Amino acid sequence: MATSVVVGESITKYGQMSSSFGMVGGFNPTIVIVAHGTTIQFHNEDSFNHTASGIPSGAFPGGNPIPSTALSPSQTSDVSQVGWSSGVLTGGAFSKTFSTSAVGQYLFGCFYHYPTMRGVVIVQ
Ligand SMILES: [Cu+2]
Repeated sequence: MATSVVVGESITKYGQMSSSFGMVGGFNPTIVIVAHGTTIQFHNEDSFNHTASGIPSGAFPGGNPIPSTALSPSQTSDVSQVGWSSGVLTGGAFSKTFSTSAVGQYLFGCFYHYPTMRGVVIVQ
């Protein structure tokens, strides 16, 4: 049975920290390390709208790379696929569940609050 983890999202609760990927923050944890096959669910823990949206890059771009299409839930539900996104999460809302089928490092962020809210899923 695959395990599941919840990643909290809040711009007020989870501050910035440095990482080997640069500054990350706004998620708990911000560096999400899971075994492949683990499912991930994002949970909005404050009263602002947020998304959790994949960034198809090996490093965080300076400008916001997340397109407005990320405001709708993506067709894909796997973080290894380009364009994965929770869609808009309102306060207290859980996203759909994402799978982690492929080993790798997957950058993600919030459409509204990039670069303040961004992190990395590391699938092992
Ligand atoms: Cu946000």
